[in-house]
Amino acid sequence: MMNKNRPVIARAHTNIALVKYWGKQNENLIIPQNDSLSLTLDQFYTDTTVTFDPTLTADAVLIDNEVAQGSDYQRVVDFLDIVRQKAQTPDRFFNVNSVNHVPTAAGFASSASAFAALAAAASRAADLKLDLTELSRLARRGSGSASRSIFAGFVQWHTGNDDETSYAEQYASAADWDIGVIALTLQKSRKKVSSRQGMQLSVTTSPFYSEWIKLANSDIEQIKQAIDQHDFTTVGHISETNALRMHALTLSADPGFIYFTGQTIEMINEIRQLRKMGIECYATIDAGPNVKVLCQKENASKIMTHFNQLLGSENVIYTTPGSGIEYLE
Ligand code: 2P0
Repeated sequence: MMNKNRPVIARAHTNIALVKYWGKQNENLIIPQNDSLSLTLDQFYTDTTVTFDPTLTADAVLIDNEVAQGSDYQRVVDFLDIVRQKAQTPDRFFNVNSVNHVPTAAGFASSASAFAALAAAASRAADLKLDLTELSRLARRGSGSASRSIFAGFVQWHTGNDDETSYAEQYASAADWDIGVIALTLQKSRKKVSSRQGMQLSVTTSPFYSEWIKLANSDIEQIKQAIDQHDFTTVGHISETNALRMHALTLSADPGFIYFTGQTIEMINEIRQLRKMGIECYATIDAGPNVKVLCQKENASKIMTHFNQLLGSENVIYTTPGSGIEYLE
């Protein structure tokens, strides 16, 4: 028996892109310019509770136990509008309570896990019965990277060319993979140029943008082969070069902008130094200054010790591959 007022709780984990999404061909529908491929992570996730409340005349949104306001609130309402439209229930409003277990300290964007969890909980609270592909398409409307957080393991987001064809799916399980990600926190504050603005500026002004698309497409093909072969070295190498090429789009935009701090560059050099010493690890960096280190189990503790000494152990967090979307209630 379906009780319409029963809370629905969904959990989604964050993901780290190994081949990055950086640019949209459709801003409204969030259709990307290129395929991306990520690894879903276990330790960082969002739990979101959505309850249909017939007494409400507007959505009520709590994020991390605070009433959401301004653009944060509007972004959730805009997303729920899509859900209402799909469910053909324009007058239904929801109580949303979203709790991020993504330490802001880790410098992971929480929008991927947040919109994946919201998509799952809100669609079920609205009585929509979506399969995982439909759920990925819906999550995409909230935040592009959220389309990937529906799935576990190595996940590919297919560019597509419209709402129907742009969705993510698991490329391969990571259950039999030896891979971990060490998150290095260098800065905790919100970034000055949002991913959304940064992508748009890169697409419209970087003279390297068309080259990026070609490279990203070939990186996708090569990293998939490396995943098939359990070839950590190639996965790491492609991830590091792809991330730096993404950042080259910010440097070459007009006006140019830079997510790195001096410390970001120092950490990239540290990683390269470790590699020279035979400790295999690779850097990847999203739209901010923090660095993530890809490594294997045998080297993880050595690498952690190294960065603990440089940054303090509270700024060094080890993560492993995680699961896809889950309903807790
Ligand atoms: C990624 N990033 O593939 C890339 C790499 C950051 C750097 O997806 O505008 O929050 O909501 O679709 O997904 C972060 O951007 O952007 C992101 P929107 P999103 O993970």
